[in-house]
Amino acid sequence: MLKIIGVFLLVTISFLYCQTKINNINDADTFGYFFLDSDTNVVGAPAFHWVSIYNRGTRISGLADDNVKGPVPLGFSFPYYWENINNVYIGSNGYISYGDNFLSAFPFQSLPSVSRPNNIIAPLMSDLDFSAGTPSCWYWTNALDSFIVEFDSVQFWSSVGLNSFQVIFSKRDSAITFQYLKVSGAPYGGWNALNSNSVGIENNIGNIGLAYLKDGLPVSQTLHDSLAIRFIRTVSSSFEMHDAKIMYTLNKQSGAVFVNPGTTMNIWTKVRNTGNIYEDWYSIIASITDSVGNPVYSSMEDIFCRVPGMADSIVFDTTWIPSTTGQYCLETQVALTSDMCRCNDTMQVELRVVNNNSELAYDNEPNVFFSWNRPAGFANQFVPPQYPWYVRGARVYASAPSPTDITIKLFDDNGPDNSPGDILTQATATITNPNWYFIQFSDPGITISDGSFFIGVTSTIANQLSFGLDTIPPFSHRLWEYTGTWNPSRYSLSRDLCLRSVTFVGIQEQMGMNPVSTQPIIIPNPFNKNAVIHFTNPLRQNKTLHIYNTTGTIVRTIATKEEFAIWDGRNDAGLRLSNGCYFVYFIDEPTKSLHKVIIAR
Ligand SMILES: [Ca+2]
Ligand SMILES: [Ca+2]
Ligand SMILES: [Ca+2]
Ligand SMILES: [Ca+2]
Repeated sequence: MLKIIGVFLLVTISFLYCQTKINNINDADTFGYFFLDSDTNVVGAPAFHWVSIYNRGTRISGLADDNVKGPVPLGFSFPYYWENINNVYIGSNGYISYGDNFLSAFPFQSLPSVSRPNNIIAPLMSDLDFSAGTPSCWYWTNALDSFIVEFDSVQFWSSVGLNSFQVIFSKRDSAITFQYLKVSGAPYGGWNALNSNSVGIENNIGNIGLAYLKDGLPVSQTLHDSLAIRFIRTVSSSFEMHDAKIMYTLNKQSGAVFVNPGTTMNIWTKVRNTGNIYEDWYSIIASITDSVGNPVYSSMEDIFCRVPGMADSIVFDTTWIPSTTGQYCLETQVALTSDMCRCNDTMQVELRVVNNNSELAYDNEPNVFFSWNRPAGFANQFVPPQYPWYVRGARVYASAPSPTDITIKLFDDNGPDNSPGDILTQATATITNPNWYFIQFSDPGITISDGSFFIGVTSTIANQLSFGLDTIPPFSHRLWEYTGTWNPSRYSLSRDLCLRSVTFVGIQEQMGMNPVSTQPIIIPNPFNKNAVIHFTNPLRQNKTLHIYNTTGTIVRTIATKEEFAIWDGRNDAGLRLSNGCYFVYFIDEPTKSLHKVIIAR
């Protein structure tokens, strides 16, 4: 839960919506889905018939107030709109989704909505709370044609009452059925509170779907005990959807990247044909602008991502070598002429060109203040431009109505799903008037040698601490929130937190962060099958490379006497490693530098 307090100094949030047809309830959507419920006598209407999988299915662990777990396997492929799905994520707020684990939390979107997440199937998408009472969530499959997810005895946040409901996938008729064994209590603020609940389905783009209930309306469709709702799939042979989208750019989060001046950056993006039409080739455009919008880079490639459902990575031929520190924005764009949903055509990535002794920041001063109406907090994730990286303190923009002590924590990224894990160090500060507060960590020796780190602040008193946020793009997509567990924030697509990592000026020499003498060139990067790692070795000496994963484990060792090494993306046991970021490390290199390499198949 949340609410915003404080003064909006400047709000420039804008939303782009696709051309969306929202159907009247009970009408079929433009694809051909319609619903019937057990309160009607229409032929084909479902009868309530609870299929308990409590203690029979597999329990989903780790669900909390506002988070997402999974994906869990269906055990078969199931037709949903024009795609086949074979796994789903489980949102603790009463929904499941396919292919998109972005958190859905208050305020809850309408169905359909192009807002992420997409592909939502929502029996009761509302502020439910798995941290209260003794709720559980289960899934079960016969590995043939039936799959069930059951939410059992879940409370609404800050409310009494227990809710037990389930989603049933039946491949025999491609129908999805919601069933409600028990509905009690109410969303925070009541069933009619704005954006407090959504029941329905939407497709992979979020531009087609059906709402059964939104904010408790219509009253005639109020959820009640022993209700069943069936979403029935009809297929029209004339239905056409042309859509290409940018899935992500530079990394899976399209997260902000810090880079040193003079570094060669490979620009890449992943594209998917999300429509149902075999397309002709189309172009992908990449452009980088500086902080005042002047273009500093542009490149274009043709792509052959033509088959519906196909995804492809594109590395642009032209690299970018930034020369001047500052904020930049990389935008990648698909240019499919027939595209029917422009909202997913572009992706922006925040680039920050910094020297090695600089602050790491995603904001340009706050223009909005935000506080949680429960003990909760925020963190920023940082991937430094070089290793080792020294963290000496943090700066945070905050305020409090009366002097309030806060604890700022520096976390390793070794928690579940690479969330904030071990606390590396922490320090306290007293917050009063709206201002920047500098907090120096008492342990001066914190060194980040690989991967990422988090700096987080949580408030133990509801409504007490106000955080400064920046709502002017580009956004880092590196914002996390704490609501009992750490999760990528619901706001990460539209806000940046005014919380910066500080490395003191003047200790550059002792850090040994001079550029390496044998800066390798890795081509292609990201790579699919083989990466060729070029480096200088004129005397043909024995060189040993270690490949690390992001948790700091050596996954591959390569020895060579040449000026190159070839890595096939496999570990020392010959097994293919998963997609993601790895680091090349030359053990014979006196400056001991790590170099990023990405597997993107
Ligand atoms: Ca959506
Ligand atoms: Ca919740
Ligand atoms: Ca599109
Ligand atoms: Ca930003």
